[in-house]
Amino acid sequence: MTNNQIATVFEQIADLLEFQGANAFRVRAYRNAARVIGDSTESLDRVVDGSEDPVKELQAIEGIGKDLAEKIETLVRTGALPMLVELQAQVPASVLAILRVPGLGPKKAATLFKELHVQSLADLRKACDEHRVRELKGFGAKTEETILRGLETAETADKRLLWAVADERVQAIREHLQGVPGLVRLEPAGSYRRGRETIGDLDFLAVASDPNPAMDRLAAHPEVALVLARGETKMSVRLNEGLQVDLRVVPEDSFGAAWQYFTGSKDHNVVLRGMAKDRGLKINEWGVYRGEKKIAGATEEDVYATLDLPCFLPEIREARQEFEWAKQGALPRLLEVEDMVGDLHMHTTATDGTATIAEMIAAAQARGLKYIAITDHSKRVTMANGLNADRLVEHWDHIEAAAAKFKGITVLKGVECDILEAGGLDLDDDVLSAADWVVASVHYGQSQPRERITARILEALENPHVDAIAHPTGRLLNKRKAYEVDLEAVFDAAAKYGKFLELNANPQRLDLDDVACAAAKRRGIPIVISTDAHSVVGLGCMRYGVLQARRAGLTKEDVVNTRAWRDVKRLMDGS
Ligand code: DGT
Ligand code: CA
Ligand code: CA
Ligand code: ZN
Repeated sequence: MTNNQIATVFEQIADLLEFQGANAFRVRAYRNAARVIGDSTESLDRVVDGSEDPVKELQAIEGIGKDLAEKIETLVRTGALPMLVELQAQVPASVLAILRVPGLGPKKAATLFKELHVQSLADLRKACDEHRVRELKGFGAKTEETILRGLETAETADKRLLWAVADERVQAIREHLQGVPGLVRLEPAGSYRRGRETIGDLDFLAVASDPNPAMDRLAAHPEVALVLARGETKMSVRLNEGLQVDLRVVPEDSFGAAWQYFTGSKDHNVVLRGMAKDRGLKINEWGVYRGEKKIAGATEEDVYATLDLPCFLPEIREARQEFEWAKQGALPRLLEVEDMVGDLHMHTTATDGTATIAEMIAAAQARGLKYIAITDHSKRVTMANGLNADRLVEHWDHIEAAAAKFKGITVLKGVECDILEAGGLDLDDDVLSAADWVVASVHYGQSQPRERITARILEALENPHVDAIAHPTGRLLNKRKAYEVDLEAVFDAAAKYGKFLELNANPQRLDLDDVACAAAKRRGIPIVISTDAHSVVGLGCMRYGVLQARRAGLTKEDVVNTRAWRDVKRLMDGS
């Protein structure tokens, strides 16, 4: 358990006690403890583990009495605290969300609960909208407005941020901190560095001769809404949109160990710690130790080398297959953006895209692509102005005419054919047979039961004119869950009929996800990574798809559109 996690527990206890109207002294004791623990550079986890009498040792920390020391010990040893569990049982869970609304302390939350029966964020919004909040004693119109603004933050704070959005924040923060006096190095860690599809919070590591200028600069970032905590070498801030950013300044000779530790994943680190223990070594964020002697820490390579391990690329540090691969000396050489030479799913103004055929071709060529498929929607997708057979054939003529004006790029006549709710495809076989490339996908009837929706996709895979299934699970991150498709059955059918499955590179889709892509690879099913671009900018999504593919351990060979188009065709023909 990290100090931060322990501090959070005490902070929650303080909030809940205050909400219940407990003695102010008692509340303050927990809040103080939370602050002291959050600021402490000494890992309490280690104090407890390394001491004969942790309760006594913990009491040496300012503000920690016997009672708190015992609670810390319990927390570290069991990962939970009965007192918190009890308090949480007494207060409705929805009320806890209210406590996290910026500008609304536990006291005010208690008043809202008692006077207006506000029990959830939705209740609170309603009460504000109806101006009932400003009527309360001690609130007023100003407070009501503050709460309304805080609500926006709270409503998004529970969501994890898309990697692509986090990436923008990372670049902005890097730029903002550039040239800070004494700052030698600044690197992102955590799930962002591992390329996870969504990010809980951002973790930065720095090396600096003096931590303060970097912290001052971060605090002054225009998007920073709040400094949550600041210690000697560590600070946490919250951005306006709710994202938390942690910055830790570490000594240069520990940088590698810290970067490794804070990159995670936690599960990966647990395996590492076990391996270190087996060799009589100790590994933590400061370095690798044999007894008292530090034997590595400056670089990640050094750290891994003490365990005879390669420096794993961050994307595969998930305790899935990487240790097995390392043991067998069979680490995959992961796919790279530069390997991608084609893009086989995109839209134009003929349906719901914003760019013309010619604009898409020019933009793809500027990106260095050797071939693209224009795959506009079929007629069932009415909200996208989908094409019927006649319009599609006409569209293909336009594609041919536009493509004739370009040299060095092949433009394929494709279609994204809808898989109908009742089964079957939205276009007849004779139309589909004239296409160079057909992706089939589900847009309607996504809430059908497992058998129905799976059967529809299997039927599409069986159709000899279908080349790939687009966004096979239909999920939209933070918005919509995957439909109930039986992926194993889809894999079986794709393998049987020699079809491809798409990894849709749109950062909100990333569908298939990393785990599913890895499973598809084990079944020998080629993955096609497509941007599904609806604009020229959308073609830039390829890198998000590649990142997800890397997390799945995919190599150039596993991905269809790293090949020349004539080789893709050969693969489609099963030769
Ligand atoms: P997130 O922020 O939820 O997207 O995921 P992460 O992986 O960035 O997690 P975070 O921010 O809580 O911590 C960053 C890394 O620090 C994590 O990947 C591994 C390391 N770490 C944090 N807490 C612990 C811990 O209690 N034990 C171990 N072994 N590692 C930890
Ligand atoms: Ca994180
Ligand atoms: Ca963090
Ligand atoms: Zn599409």
